Amino acid sequence: MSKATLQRRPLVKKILDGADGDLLVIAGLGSSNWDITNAGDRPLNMPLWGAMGGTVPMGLGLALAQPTKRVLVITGDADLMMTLSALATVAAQQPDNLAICVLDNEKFGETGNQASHTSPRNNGPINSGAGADLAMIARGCGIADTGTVTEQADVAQLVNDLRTKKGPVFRLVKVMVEKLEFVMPPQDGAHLKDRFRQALLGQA
Ligand SMILES: Cc1ncc(C[n+]2csc(CCOP(=O)(O)OP(=O)(O)O)c2C)c(N)n1
Repeated sequence: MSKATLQRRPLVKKILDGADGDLLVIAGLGSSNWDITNAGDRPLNMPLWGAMGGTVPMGLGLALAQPTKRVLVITGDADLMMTLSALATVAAQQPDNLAICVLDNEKFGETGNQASHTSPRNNGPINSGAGADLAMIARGCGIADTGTVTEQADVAQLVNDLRTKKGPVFRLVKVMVEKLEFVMPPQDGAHLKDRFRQALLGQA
């Protein structure tokens, strides 16, 4: 049984508090999509609606293309698990403006809370995880600044690190499983892309 006690919604609200035109946010499909929208929908939020595994590659590309902006990826453990290799590319590129925050509920939350790979191994054939430690994996890929947050007392430092610390920064945050209301961003991907580009680059 997970010992996670952190609640994702107030946490994400704190992370995004006062977000301005210098903060570009990419969120994974699933719960982190609703979390960033709950904190306040904004054109410089890019919530992915279906591209599972796309957040870190997209955040890396954006960070390299926009070196004067802070890029923050907020996503779930299963989204990251789809493209773990991207962490090694982040380490190879060393973007100093990229922060990655993984909200690890140890579940495929969006599809019904099946145990994900980060769930403890219970040796049963059904609904067993692997006990995968994504912070350790990020470190093993070559990202030096990694950490795991489980306590409320560490949240202020977490927010500071994600918003301002020299990247690449990787933080794994253990969050509890909760039944939360959907707070939906716009659902049209082309619209989301266009408004993001416009807010970032102005009218072409
Ligand atoms: C390629 C692909 N496989 C499976 C899905 C179905 N799917 C949607 S959300 C999700 C789980 C997401 O889990 P996680 O990233 O950990 O986010 P959580 O909602 O648990 O925070 C899955 C399996 C999908 N959208 N795309």
